[in-house]
Amino acid sequence: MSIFINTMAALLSTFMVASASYAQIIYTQVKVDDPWVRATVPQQTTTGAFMLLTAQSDSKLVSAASPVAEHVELHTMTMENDIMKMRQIPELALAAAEPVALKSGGYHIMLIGLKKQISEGNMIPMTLTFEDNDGNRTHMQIQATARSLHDGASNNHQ
Ligand SMILES: [Cu+2]
Repeated sequence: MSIFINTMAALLSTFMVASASYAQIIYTQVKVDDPWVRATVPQQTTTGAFMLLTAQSDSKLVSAASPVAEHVELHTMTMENDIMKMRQIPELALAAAEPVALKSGGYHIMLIGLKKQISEGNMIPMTLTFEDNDGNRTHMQIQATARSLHDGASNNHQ
């Protein structure tokens, strides 16, 4: 009986260690909903990627990358004198449990120097890098679906 109890205690402590490290992984996790990329016409060299990000704890999106683009930037769009202008931002803050929408006319991920045309239905691999308040970085692989040029409001980056 005591051997059984010891085994149970050992199993239990193993389980607790395991769940503690699992909790740490969860701690830095960000939920990514509905990632998509706007399809392009031939010769188009840039496009936007959009999604809904919900962080488990206060963190930020610090960078993104994709094999389909030479480089990738985080952008925001603002209205200046009735003209939508976009500019690069160094990072995008994600408050715990508050969904942040990357969407047409707002925050977005900009794919620059496209290596080929992106057609509707293509799956575009992307890596998102998040950083939590302690400076821990997490890389997340996602697949964004390419949707029609006409999905949502116009978002011209030329
Ligand atoms: Cu942009």
